[in-house]
Amino acid sequence: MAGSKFAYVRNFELPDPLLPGTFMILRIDGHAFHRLSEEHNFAKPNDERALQLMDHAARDVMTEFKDIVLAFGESDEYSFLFRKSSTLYNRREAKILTTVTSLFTSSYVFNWSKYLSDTPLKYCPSFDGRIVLYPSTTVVRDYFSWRQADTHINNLYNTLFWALVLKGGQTTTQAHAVLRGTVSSQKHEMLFSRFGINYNELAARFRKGSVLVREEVSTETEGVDGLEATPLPVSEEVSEVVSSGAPRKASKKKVRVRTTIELCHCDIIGDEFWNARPNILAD
Ligand SMILES: Nc1nc2c(ncn2[C@@H]2O[C@H](COP(=O)(O)OP(=O)(O)OP(=O)(O)O)[C@@H](O)[C@H]2O)c(=O)[nH]1
Ligand SMILES: [Mg+2]
Repeated sequence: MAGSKFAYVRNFELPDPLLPGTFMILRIDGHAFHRLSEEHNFAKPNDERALQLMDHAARDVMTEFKDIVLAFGESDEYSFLFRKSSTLYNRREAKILTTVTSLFTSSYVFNWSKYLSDTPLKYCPSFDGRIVLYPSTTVVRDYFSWRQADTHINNLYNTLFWALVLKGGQTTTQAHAVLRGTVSSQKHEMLFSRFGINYNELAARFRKGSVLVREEVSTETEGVDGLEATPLPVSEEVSEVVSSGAPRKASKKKVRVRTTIELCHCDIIGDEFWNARPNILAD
């Protein structure tokens, strides 16, 4: 069917495919969250409620987009890794980027009051987003190591900075001056000797950031012929249900394999995390 005489303008819309067979990492970052955190009195250096809200929004994104195999969050940012062979929206960059970023943003706003119930949202927060393609598993691992190392560096700095200001009575200018040029071991030492804070005992959430990963959980349930096994909680995705065990007449064992999205605050720089989850970097 012929279009109107105006239809030619479509030709200006150019395709924007992302290279196939590469790892996509989409990172969102809060726009001007320095101001947002001040205006809404976020706790310093870390506001656990605000971080939990970020985790909630990231989980909503992962629930919607099954091709995301891993997410890592710290401060006002979250990175999402898509499986290498993803064909989501035919790998159209703008479609993927805008849909994920807007879902994250709307979830952040939608769920704000669940986490910051005594702090009404004063204005509309927004997030920027980018997609970067990585050619190999080595670079993907280095990417996540980079973000987690950044979490540690920032948290150590901010923990000492705010201890100097809030407990040590220094101005922010003085605190920055004290910290200038210090190395990690000196910061640890200052935190302990001046404020009695053992950095390694701070919450893992603050030191390691948030890791969201899909895990498969198998559960065996006894069923009686003719009766269904007890249903699983509806909040979980049920990916597979198989029967197993000896073919007895009265009772049948069913193994249900569910995929859940697990939150942890674990190390993702070493090999252990990745070796235990080879599916993350598989095709
Ligand atoms: N007090 C407090 N501030 C936080 C927390 N998480 C994030 N922030 C603030 O958010 C900022 C995030 O850093 P950036 O993303 O570099 O800064 P930004 O103001 O968002 O700037 P753009 O991303 O460039 O728009 C931090 O510097 C803090 O000011 C928190 O848990 N507590
Ligand atoms: Mg930001």
